[in-house]
Amino acid sequence: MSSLALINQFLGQPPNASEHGYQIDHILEFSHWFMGALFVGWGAFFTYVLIRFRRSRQPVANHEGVKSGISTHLEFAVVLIEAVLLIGFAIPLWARRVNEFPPSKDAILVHAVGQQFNWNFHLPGPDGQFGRRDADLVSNSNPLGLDSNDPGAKDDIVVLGELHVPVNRPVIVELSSKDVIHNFALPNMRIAQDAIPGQLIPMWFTPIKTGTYEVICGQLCGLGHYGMKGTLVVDNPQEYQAWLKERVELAGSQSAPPPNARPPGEPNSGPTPGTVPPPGAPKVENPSGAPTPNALPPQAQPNEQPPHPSASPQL
Ligand SMILES: [Cu+2]
Repeated sequence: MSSLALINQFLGQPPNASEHGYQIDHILEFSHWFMGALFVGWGAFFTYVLIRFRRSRQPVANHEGVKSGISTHLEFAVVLIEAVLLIGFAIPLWARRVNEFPPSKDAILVHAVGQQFNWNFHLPGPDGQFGRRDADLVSNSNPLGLDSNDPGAKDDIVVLGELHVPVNRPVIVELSSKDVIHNFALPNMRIAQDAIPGQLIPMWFTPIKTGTYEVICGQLCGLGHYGMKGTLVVDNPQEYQAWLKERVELAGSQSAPPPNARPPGEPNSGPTPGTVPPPGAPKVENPSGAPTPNALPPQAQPNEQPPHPSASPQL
């Protein structure tokens, strides 16, 4: 990293971990230095004017004003540089992000669904098919309304808060929301996209560094917005396969209720949705051994009406 790039770090930009991120960083870097130069330039000019035209030296107003054309040239130069930044760099980069999606056969395809105040992830499972989701089927035990009568839904994986992806493979995330507008923001991947109810909006990125990163909500979406965090874990391919296998097995084992199902009316003893610890925080094992909210099978939901015939046992 050149010393010029330290300005991003100084301003709190987390380290980049995506393939295209360096291009964003270059634009940010340049914009920050350019704005810094403008700030110093205009600040110096303002100070000069305050002193040069102070009342004791200039008791009578000069109504002719500035005759030199320097300020016009300076203004023009600033506009030109900003136009080059916008038309030459920012718009083409944005166009590539929205027009040049990787072929879906090479990419990991995931659905992310925002809700107040957490992120649900829906993966297609070994068959590669996303099961049908229906808003009418949404319940505490079936947060995405997965239709268990749909053959495509049998092996689907639904996880709350933590998404795993393999390194060096493009990831396409299709975003939607169950309630209000959220924003799926991955600061380390230099990408963010609004999640809007009733729409399926795709975005993509290619992680190039393994590690644990933050997923945050980038839109003020309600009182609990500050806690709407998730985790993106970039694994090496073996770790990713192991995680997938574990999730598939977990989905299969969920047809039997766990021995410690919560009694009716009891608050959730698992982690509060959306309060995933920040990256690097020490891992706290679930002390009570109670299932996490997403791992709860439908039968374990105490305060529900008789289970919907299609409530998915293989979430
Ligand atoms: Cu939100």
